[in-house]
Amino acid sequence: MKRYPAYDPPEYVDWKPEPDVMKGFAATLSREPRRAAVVADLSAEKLMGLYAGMLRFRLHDITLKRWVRQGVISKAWLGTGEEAVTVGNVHALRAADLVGPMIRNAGACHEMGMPLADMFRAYLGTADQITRGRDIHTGDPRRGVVPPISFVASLVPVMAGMALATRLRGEKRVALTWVGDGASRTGEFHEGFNFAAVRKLPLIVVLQDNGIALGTPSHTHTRADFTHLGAAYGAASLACDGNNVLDVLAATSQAVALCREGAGPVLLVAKTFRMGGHATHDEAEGRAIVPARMFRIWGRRDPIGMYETWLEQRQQPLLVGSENRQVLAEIEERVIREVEAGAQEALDSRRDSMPDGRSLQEGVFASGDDPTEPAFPPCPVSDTGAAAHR
Ligand SMILES: Cc1ncc(C[n+]2csc(CCOP(=O)(O)OP(=O)(O)O)c2C)c(N)n1
Ligand SMILES: [Mg+2]
Repeated sequence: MKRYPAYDPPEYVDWKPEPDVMKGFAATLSREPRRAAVVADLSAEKLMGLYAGMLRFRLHDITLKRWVRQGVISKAWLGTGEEAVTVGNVHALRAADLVGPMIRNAGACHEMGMPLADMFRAYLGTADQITRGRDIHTGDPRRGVVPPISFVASLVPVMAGMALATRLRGEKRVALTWVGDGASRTGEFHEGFNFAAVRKLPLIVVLQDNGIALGTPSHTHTRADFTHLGAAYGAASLACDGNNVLDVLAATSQAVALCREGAGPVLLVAKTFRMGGHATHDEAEGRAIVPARMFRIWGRRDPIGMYETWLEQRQQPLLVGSENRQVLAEIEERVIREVEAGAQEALDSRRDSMPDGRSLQEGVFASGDDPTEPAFPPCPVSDTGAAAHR
């Protein structure tokens, strides 16, 4: 794949597959017979879809990073280096299943079928997308994507509720959401996951352990071994290599099977690494907090580079009569064009469809009928005086 020196983490700029890294990648895939069988059964189409999905996610992030540099937006939250988690999870689901991504799982939106243009529009705050310019946290319930809730882990009880609702309707759908290592230390995670466990709901919570929560390294916020955390709730626990998209997909397929047969919920731990800052504004701090050695180690394990190499080295052709390398290059060209077109569409909306300020009070609970009226009465006393009841 092409690399982008101005935007890629430095470890990725001259990325080359290293034999020991690729040996580890292959060893993971043969470790568990059931997962190996899932991987062996994947069609060429599915394998190519995973590659396109991870590229789409990386290029979505690179576009946002470029916009930050150009002053189009002020900051962006990226999933760089963590693409395999989200993409491997979503590709194990059926179209009718439900996801609740956090902002680091933006790739879940496009892999569930949301147009990239709408994802970019949310960042630009345009009126012609689902949040109508009010929030960068975007989704599309018609496509099974519940938009992120900014408060980390709040989606766990929400998605447990969605899983319960689908069961009450007699549907066989699975709900999947993500928590970071930090988010897994909150009350909402505990309450939501415990509820799901007690009700045996078809819910998968992916614990995306990238070793850090904002500027707090995980060893300073937990002593738990996440791998067995599900057992504390009487639920199934699975773990996978979060930088190996095939292992993530195979483990998620196992989790989905458990949920569909009524043995949910499942806590799926995916170990990965944040290849930058919490967002674009604190990359330097992100690198100052985490030892440089960790960036070197994880930098060798670029999830897209490793998967691309695995596909190139694979004996079976992806398309009869073509070299795998050539097929992948064509997929990349197609995804580049797709992302560029989506970004341009969103910029056109920014020119033509910014929200009218008066729309702020439409469609919210606390507004009056007249959008020019304030949503709540003005302050009855001078704003420097004491409140009326004191
Ligand atoms: C309940 C709550 N507390 C604090 C924050 C501020 N905040 C946003 S992201 C974040 C760190 C999350 O870390 P983690 O869950 O590990 O996810 P990661 O960012 O590493 O993907 C914090 C503390 C928040 N959004 N919600
Ligand atoms: Mg984290």
